[in-house]
Parts: sequence; structure tokens; C-alpha cells
Amino acid sequence: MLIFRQLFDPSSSTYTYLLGDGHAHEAVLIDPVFENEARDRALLRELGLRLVATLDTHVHADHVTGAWLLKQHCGSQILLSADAGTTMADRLLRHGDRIAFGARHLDVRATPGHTRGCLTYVLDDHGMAFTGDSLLIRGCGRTDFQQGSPERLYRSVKEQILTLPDTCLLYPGHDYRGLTVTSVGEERRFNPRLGGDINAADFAGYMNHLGLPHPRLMNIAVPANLRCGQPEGDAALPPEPDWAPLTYSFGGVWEIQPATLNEVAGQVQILDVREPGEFNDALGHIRGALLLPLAQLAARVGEIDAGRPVVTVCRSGARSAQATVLLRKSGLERVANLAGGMLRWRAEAYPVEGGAD
Ligand SMILES: N[C@@H](CCC(=O)N[C@@H](CS)C(=O)NCC(=O)O)C(=O)O
Ligand SMILES: [Fe+2]
Repeated sequence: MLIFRQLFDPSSSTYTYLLGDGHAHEAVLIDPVFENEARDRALLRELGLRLVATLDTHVHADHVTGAWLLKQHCGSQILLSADAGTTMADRLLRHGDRIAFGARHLDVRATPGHTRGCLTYVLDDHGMAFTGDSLLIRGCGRTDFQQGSPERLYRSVKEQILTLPDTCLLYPGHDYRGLTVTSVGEERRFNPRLGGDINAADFAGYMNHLGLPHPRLMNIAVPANLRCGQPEGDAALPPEPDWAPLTYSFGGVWEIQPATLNEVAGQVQILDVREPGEFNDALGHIRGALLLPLAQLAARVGEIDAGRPVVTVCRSGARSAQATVLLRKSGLERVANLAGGMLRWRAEAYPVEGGAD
């Protein structure tokens, strides 16, 4: 029995795919995201699956892979293209290789063009393929960095992806518009960049004039992904907190999502580290929050109740991330940062005191 789950990372619009053999209890994850590692591991546990490998479709420029972190916790192998430019993977993949999970497998097809080392993973029965950013739904990955090439991408998609059966479902690495899946037949007809009668020169003309800004996290993500998602230095993995489901960011900060904080607000101490003027400005503040500006935190740390977990809050989540580092240095262990700060708290419509409607 094939187990299949499509998972989403809202901050980078990345899809992660879980494929498992329900009889053999073995699974692989395609394109896991560092910050979602605890979520993905919980799902594997609940489905009774052992993670044998993580497969990245390429060296991502917009998020950090969860490959290394999953390996630390699950013992999974890290698989990546031999052309990706890293030697830190456990297995370097080439066109034609096979990746087994239980009695099922994925075939590796080299589909360079978005990056030099892009791979597409095709399920054994040709019912599904995981195209990474080589082919997106009605689009494709950009070709303007990481040794991208419109000519190579055109050939990869035409020869390695659109030659699969019309009914083969295609699962992309991202979607920025809410679409989840397409098929070979659909993309052959409707892909505005690569479908129909578009030739290689038309495609190159289109791709060379996209004019997109570089991904926000590119300078962090590319070097991190060349290390397969291993943080720099020899920092040991932190113990898992037990007071709330938290997310560990690649930057080394434990984060709490607004929905989770809303549920546990009564049991934690909310510490607002903004300036007094901001505490009562248009964003308002979370009910019961203690105002302790970041600049005064080190001197006034004794005012914090060490008996309760602490959640730090600021406008965007940046100053409060710094506050968690300071609090941990002062000996407090149960500390987390509110992800996205008051801006996200308000955007997700959680209650505030003060502030404008
Ligand atoms: N705004 C996004 C940019 C994302 C981006 O450039 N994505 C790449 C894939 S890694 C792409 O090829 N996008 C194609 C497109 O947007 O048409 C960010 O800052 O992360
Ligand atoms: Fe990409």
C-alpha cells in the first residue's frame, strides 16, 4: 500500500512530499524544510513509518532543507544530485539511479536548467513524478542563478518530464497561487512557457526577461543547503521542549506559532520587548503581556517569573528573537519567540488590548 502526503511550508510556498510503503513501514521525504522537521517527524511517527532517506530535488535558494536535522533524529540518509556541488550527502544521485522504500521505488531523472543539479523523481508505476522547480504548475523555475540555463531547462522538461504518460500526476516544488498538482497532459497543453508549440528560442526569450528579484533568503539558504542543512559550527542539537509544540528555526531560535500561543497564553508569561510607545500604538499588545524593553532586559531579568515558560514578543519577531538568546544566557530554558511578532498576531486576528481596529 502506497502512503502519500503532500505537505506545505507557508513561508516559502514549498511542498514537501512523504512517500511510504505501508507494508514495509519505510518512507522517504522529498524536499523537507528545516523549520517543519518536528511536524514531519510527528507525521511519520503517527503513520508508523521509518524514514529511510530524504531526497532534495536541488540546492534550494529560498529555504533551508530539513535533510541534516532529520538525519540527526531519524538516521535517514541524505540524497542529492552528484551535480549539486556538495560532497556532504550520503549518496550522490545520477540519472537512472533508483531509490527504494520498502517494495516501491523512485527513478531519478536529471532535469537541469533551474539549477545545474536539478532532479525529477518518478514513481515506479509512472503515476506520479516530483519535478522540484524544473516544472511548476503552468510555470517553471527561474534560470537566472545557480548555473541555470533556459536551453537546458527546455530540453529537460521536453525530454524527461513531458514524455511521461499524459495521466502522470506532476507534483511541483512550489506553488505561489494555491494550486497543488497537475498532470503531464495538462502541462503539455496549457503551460504558458513550455506547452504547445513554444520552441527553445521562445522559451529562452521569456526566461531571460523575467526580471525577478532574488529570493529573500538566498544568501543564507544556498550555503546552508550545500551543507545539506547543517548549521555552521558544532552546536549540539537542543533538547525538545515539552511545554508547547515549538518550531526550531535554522537561526537557532525556538519559535511559537500565533495559534499555539493563543492556546497556551494562560500558562505562559508573555514578555513584550518593544519600547513603551509601541506597546500602546496601533498594533496594541497581547493581554497580560509584561512590558520589558529589549535594552533593559539584561538588567531587569530578575523581574521575570522563572516558574513559567516565557514567550517573547515584538513588532516583527526580530528583536524578540534576540531577547530569547539573552534570556537563555541568563539561565532561563523554557523560552520561545512569537513567530512573526505582533504583525502576524494581528494579521491572524488574535485578540489584543489597546491598538486600533
Ligand atoms: N519571493 C520568493 C522568490 C521565490 C523564487 O524565486 N522561487 C524560485 C524557485 S527557488 C522560482 O524559480 N520561482 C519561479 C517564479 O516565481 O516564477 C522568495 O523571496 O523566496
Ligand atoms: Fe528552487
